[in-house]
Amino acid sequence: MRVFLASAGAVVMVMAGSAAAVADNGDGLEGCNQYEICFNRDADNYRFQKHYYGGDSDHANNKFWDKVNNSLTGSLLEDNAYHVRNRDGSCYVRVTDWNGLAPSVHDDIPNNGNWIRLNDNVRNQNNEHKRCP
Ligand SMILES: [Ca+2]
Ligand SMILES: [Ca+2]
Ligand SMILES: [Ca+2]
Repeated sequence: MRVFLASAGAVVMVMAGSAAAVADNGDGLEGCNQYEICFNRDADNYRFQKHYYGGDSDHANNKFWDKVNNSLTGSLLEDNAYHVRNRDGSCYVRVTDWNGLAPSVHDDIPNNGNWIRLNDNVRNQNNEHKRCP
């Protein structure tokens, strides 16, 4: 019976993993690792981050991970990112602010693996990002 329960638990974990892959959490680890595109929320620390392997056409349904408490926060990525670190390894990443009725504006993050402060016009105004745009 104990074995059966363990198996059932394993099945549930696999399904949760699939859902996470759809949401795109990069490698699922707290480190901003190779091939990931990482967003950081605050100017003065790197506690709250959101990681991807690819682009995301809408940041409104994504929340920051708290690296200190090891938990998902209620803090939305949309309009709320200060730094981006591009470890994609292949190309630059374009972060865009849709900017209401005005034309959208963007900031291109180089493929150098460094934490980059977003430009004034996109900082804390991010709506989406593309890799290799
Ligand atoms: Ca990661
Ligand atoms: Ca999204
Ligand atoms: Ca915006």
